Amino acid sequence: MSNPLFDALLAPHQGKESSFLILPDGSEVTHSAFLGLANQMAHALRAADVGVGDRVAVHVEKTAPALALYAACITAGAVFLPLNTAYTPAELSYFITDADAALVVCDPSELAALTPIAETCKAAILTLDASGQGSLARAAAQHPTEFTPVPRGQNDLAALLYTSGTTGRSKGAMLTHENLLSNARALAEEWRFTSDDVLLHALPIFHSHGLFVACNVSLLAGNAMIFLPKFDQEAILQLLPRATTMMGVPTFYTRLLEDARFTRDLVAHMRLFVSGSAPLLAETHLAFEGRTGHRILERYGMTETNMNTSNPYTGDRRAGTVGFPLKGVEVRVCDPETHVELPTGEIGMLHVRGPNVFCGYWNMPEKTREELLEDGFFITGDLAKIDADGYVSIVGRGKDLIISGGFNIYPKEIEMFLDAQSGVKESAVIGAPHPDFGESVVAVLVPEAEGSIDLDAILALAKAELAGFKRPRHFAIVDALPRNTMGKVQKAEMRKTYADVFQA
Ligand code: MLC
Ligand code: AMP
Repeated sequence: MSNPLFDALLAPHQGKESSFLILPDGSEVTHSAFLGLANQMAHALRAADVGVGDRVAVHVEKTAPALALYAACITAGAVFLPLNTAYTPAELSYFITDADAALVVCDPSELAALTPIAETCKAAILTLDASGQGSLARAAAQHPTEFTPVPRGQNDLAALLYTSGTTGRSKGAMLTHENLLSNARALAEEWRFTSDDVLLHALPIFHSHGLFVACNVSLLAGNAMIFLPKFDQEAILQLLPRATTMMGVPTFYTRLLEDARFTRDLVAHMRLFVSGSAPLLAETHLAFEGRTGHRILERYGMTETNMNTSNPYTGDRRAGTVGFPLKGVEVRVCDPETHVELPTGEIGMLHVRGPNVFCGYWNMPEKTREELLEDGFFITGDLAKIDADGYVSIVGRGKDLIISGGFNIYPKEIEMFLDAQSGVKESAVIGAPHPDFGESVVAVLVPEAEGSIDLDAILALAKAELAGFKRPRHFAIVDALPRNTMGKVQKAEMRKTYADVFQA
């Protein structure tokens, strides 16, 4: 038996001495050295009693060893569970215990806070810091650079990625070898990745965009990546001349456009710019083309499905659309209530089916049944239309979700936090247009009849408990929330009321 992801993404790097990771300090990691490091880490996982199918929860900065840890999980047959570096211990506690992790890998500075959480599920705990050092790195260094990959099947789990739930509880999307590999193949082919490419990688590697879209495609194609720890405008402007391709969320492109040094000459040699994770405004697409002569290629995906659609590599990349279904992927637009397919051009709920679609939510069979239909189609929660030429456009969301700089924020989670604060009778959280993040969080609070609201105290507690990107950036205190006759909060109306709060 083989190990599909190892065979396609990792085995080909054996003995390849060209650069795989180009790091900001000027150092480079070859393909073969990366594979050797991943193999050493696979031994370290085994030594830490991580068995086949066990979850490895990873809360570390983006480094070459952090990516090697992902590769090690594939090789050792473990399930990689990456966690947003912005999460607080209070947030991490849920993911680690819900996934019943066998190993937690964290920054040394978090060891004290996370050890008791790891103990609740009898997980081992190892460290990896922002320079790639720590107890995991030390343990790995003791082991040989060869490891016999653990056999795995197409339907075996490779990763567990949590996506927040509209009801507040995060859901772990179970992704198989086939889900990840089929998508990497479809994307590498559609976007013409070859070993000659150099991808400028400034995305985080704890979400599907930076990890699966960017890294899996690169591992499959065998190209190099300029591997930046995070989005850094100066470094990007300096390193673009060495790259052939770049992937980003829309904020990357709006920030670059604001910089006069981002010129047509600087990127004349580039082959491809890809955008996704949030809507790219048509005006950004057009401004980018006006400045650089490049048409950004916009694609659409989500954690549960990997990538679903892409504008064409050759052919018309249409602003405001997310292009066509990828090879092997089917999409349909349906009535949100009856699931009956709607005629071409009508707006409805987008459903997706294909080898890219996850196999269910971890320990949540009912949620899985609600969203993954018997005929194999997954209900994305996105409202879309498909035009007569087959281009898909995402026109809105059926789910109550804010996307800020490419990070998802579920209002329900913030509302639950706010409702629990003293002096707050109730709250409603919405997204409002934001010039940098696309959308940002507005919290509308109703005080208790007798009480008063201490915003400073709420913000201080939010800082301790909620990841920074989730924190409201605008607060309003009102006597009552707008409701319809059924008593439902009118969020559409609120979005109009607060539409301008972040506009300069
Ligand atoms: C950081 N901050 C944010 C934020 N990112 N606030 C709102 N929205 C965001 N996205 C806040 C921090 O909490 C901090 O606040 C302050 O900004 C500075 O932090 P920073 O880390 O220096 O921020 P910055 O470098 O400016 O980060 C912005 C960003 C980053 C856009 C570069 O958020 C980013 O890399 N986003 C990419 C997200 C992504 O990869 N999404 C893919 C999901 S997968 P304070 O108050 O502490 O100062 C998916 C599927 C698909 O959706 O289709 O791809
Ligand atoms: P996540 O749950 O983090 O995987 O986020 C997935 C969501 O991001 C999708 O359901 C969409 O709402 C949104 N999304 C991703 N790509 C695009 C895009 N190109 N245009 C509009 N929305 C997008």
